[in-house]
Amino acid sequence: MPIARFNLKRQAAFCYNRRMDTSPGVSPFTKIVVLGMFLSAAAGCARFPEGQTVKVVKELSIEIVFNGSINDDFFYFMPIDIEGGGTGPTPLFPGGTPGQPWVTGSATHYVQFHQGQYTLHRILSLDPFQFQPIGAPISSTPPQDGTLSFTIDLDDLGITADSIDINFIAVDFPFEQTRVLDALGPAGTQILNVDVTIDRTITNTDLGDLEIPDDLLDENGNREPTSDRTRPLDIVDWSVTVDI
Ligand SMILES: [Ca+2]
Ligand SMILES: [Ca+2]
Repeated sequence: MPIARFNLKRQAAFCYNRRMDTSPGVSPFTKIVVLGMFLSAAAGCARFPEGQTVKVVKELSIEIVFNGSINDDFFYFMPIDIEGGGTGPTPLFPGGTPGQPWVTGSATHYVQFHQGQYTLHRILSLDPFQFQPIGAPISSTPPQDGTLSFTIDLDDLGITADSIDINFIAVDFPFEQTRVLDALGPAGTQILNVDVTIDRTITNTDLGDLEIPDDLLDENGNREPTSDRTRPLDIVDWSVTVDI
């Protein structure tokens, strides 16, 4: 049977709040919570008119704008935790320790853009860092004017929870002792908690310009002045759209 897509549109409500994590040794941590009023009812396959079998696609579309043209040699990660509401993905600051990966906290999957390709990965272990390629976004756009844009099917991640946690981490050398990176918020530790049971678009502006220009960080989490080389790592705008 041919595969087609359809979307179930719902009305949605939206709010967010923030909480501070005061754990010792952890940078101030803010979580953005996106809440909805209506639960999803559809998943898997359903019967379409004339008995046609159709695949229900739960789309998560992300657009990220950087402060310079994308550098194919850098690494652009969009880590996701499919069990939203936990620690969420945050950048790892190796502090001079060699061989450390680029993400810590909690993360189960990530989309990567590198050398002109978007790929989708499952994280098998954060420590030691082990991952497995599982495919690619269902659609994507080549970088244009410093913008990355792609759509994934949430069902490809095996999502069962009502929300997911997301961060964006752009880093020049993700496994080197020294590195320059940017992630959401001034310390890279602000995480989007996105309700995946409702249709909604969330933008940087909606959240009070959560991400700003010229807030690059080094391997110790200290502010790194923006240069022409590192400008393509500096996140300046983003949007996340859930379409189920
Ligand atoms: Ca930032
Ligand atoms: Ca930035």
